[in-house]
Parts: sequence; structure tokens; C-alpha cells
Amino acid sequence: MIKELPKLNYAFDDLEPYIDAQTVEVHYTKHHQTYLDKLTVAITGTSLENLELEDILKSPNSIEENIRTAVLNNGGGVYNHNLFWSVVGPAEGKTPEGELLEKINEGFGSFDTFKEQFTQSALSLFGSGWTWLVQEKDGKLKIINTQNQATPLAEGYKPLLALDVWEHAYYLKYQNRRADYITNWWNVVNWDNVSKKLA
Ligand code: MN3
Repeated sequence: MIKELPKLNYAFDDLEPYIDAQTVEVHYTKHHQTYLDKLTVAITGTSLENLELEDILKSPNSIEENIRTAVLNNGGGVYNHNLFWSVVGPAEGKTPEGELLEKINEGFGSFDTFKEQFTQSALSLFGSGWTWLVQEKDGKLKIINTQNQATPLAEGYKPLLALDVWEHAYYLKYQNRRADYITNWWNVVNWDNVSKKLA
């Protein structure tokens, strides 16, 4: 089990002007850190302590019932944010290439259509949650939403790209303008890192 959050490969202000430095700092050092702190409390002294987080989240029903909700909420919070931070970085104006682009074209027709469908999915999410590009067991790509801190792992998917659509991810800069947040977030997606997550 992880004891510390993975370090960010960029500075808090490196996602400006699309995601502001204050949001990145609060989101990472407070929200993300709090999920890890609460997960640690929940699993300390239990059989989960020495397992990998990903393995725990893949089989929710094997978590002892008295800590299951705490582990899924906070472990999901840790895992989802780890993935979220790992697929963004300073804007470089790149787009998907190679195998990732082929799979996007295969699944959605074109990169533009994929972006439209992903954006619509994120806009349609009611309440707090996440929008994902995931890979199915047969290798195909799919867009899904999850509520709160639920992870695609529990549904057997391999997550490739994650967009946090909790208000804490954008409220300081965008207030209620979720659509503007999503439009700007595309600029900081690191497609090389998304590609590396393909099975
Ligand atoms: Mn968040």
C-alpha cells in the first residue's frame, strides 16, 4: 500500500492558464492527501495493509464489511487522483498518436468525435464524479462516468484517462462553468502518458 502521494511531475502553476495554481495546490495537498490519510486510518492493522491499492479496488467484495465503504471511498479517491495527475502536464499542443490514435478512431470515428462524446459525458454527470476513457478486456476503448470516488477497476476496466468533475477540481477558477473547465482541461492532457497506460 502506498504511504505517500506520487510526486507531481510539474509545478503547481505549470497547468496555467487552463487549471490555476491554487486549484492544483489545494486539490493535491488537501483533497488528494486527505483521501490517503483516511485510507491509511481505515486499513491500518487490517489484512489490506500489505496489498496493492489497485488489487483491493478490483475486488470490492473481498474487503471486510466494516471498513468497505471507507476503503472504497478513500482508496478510490487516492487511485482516481493518482491517475488524474499522471495524465496532465504543461500544455504542449499535442494530440494522440500511434496505437492510441488508432484505437480512438476505431472506437469513436475520429479524435474530434471522441472529444465531443467525452465532453458530453462529463457535462451530463449529475453530482460529483469522474469521466473516463477506459479499455475493455477485448482491447476496445469506451467512455464511462463513475459517481463519487468509484473506480472503473471495480467494473473490470483499465483506466487510461480521467477527468475529475467534482466541483473542487474547478470551482475556484470556473465557479459553475463546468463546460469551460472541460474545454480548457483538454489543453493539458499528456497524451504520451495516456498511451503508456494502454494494455
Ligand atoms: Mn478531486
